[in-house]
Amino acid sequence: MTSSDHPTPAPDEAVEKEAARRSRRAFLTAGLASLAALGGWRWLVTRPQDDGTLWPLRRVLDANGKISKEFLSSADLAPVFPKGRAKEPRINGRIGLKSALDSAAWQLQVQGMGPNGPTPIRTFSLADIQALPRVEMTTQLKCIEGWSVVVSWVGARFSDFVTRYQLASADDLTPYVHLLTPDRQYYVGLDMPSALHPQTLLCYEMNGQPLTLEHGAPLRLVTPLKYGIKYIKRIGSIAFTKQRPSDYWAERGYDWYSGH
Ligand SMILES: Nc1nc2c(c(=O)[nH]1)N[C@H]1C(S)=C(S)[C@@H](COP(=O)(O)O)O[C@H]1N2
Ligand SMILES: [Mo]
Repeated sequence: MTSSDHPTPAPDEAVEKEAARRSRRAFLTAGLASLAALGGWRWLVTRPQDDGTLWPLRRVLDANGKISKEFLSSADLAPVFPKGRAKEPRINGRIGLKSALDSAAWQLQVQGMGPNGPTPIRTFSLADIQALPRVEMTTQLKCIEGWSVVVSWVGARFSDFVTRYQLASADDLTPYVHLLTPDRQYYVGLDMPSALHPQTLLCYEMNGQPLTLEHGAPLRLVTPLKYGIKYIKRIGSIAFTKQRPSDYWAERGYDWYSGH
């Protein structure tokens, strides 16, 4: 289209058009995301992987990729930063970290969900997590108290953990995940689409070093579309559930989803 058959809109009109376009795209993006969520979580675990990303998620990402060609900020991915921007976060929140940790004895206990309900508890070592594809990600940690800091993380995608170890049934709908510290004093609930988001990681390194005890060794969650309250440190157990699980800060008045 040339400017001769279509006059250049006045600035206000241009802004409005852009806003309308953005909301259509946001709608499309949200639509794809909820399709992936509703149509399919049971379907995710049965599909082959392509590029290390589950292909139904891949399709959503590809769609977002196309959108991003014209419109850079994708609603579905948290912004990433150069590694050099990473800073040391303060130590914030020690609930569930008060007892001594015997690193050698630590195991992750996982209750999967099968077609006939919860499956027997399985245990995983840190090596089992580290055997999954290693993902590096530099993102902003935002605390609900009003501060934020760019941090560089290394870990495994939660989605790789679920699929590689077949933790939820292909025949059953498993809408939630519950993560708890070994002493069960701190606990976080996640909806499955958030848990399977490609930037939701089970992390074992922070800013180029193994996680320290204060920052959640041996394993913590990082999920940069949500506030820090969801980044549970020192994970002891994980359960896949049909009912919305309890969440420490949601019980104290914060939003259960805590996205930002
Ligand atoms: N086990 C546990 N994990 C936790 C918390 C906590 O009190 N206990 N606090 C959360 C909050 S509110 C934030 S902002 C981040 C801070 O992570 P950091 O201490 O590594 O900076 O950890 C989260 N994970
Ligand atoms: Mo926080």
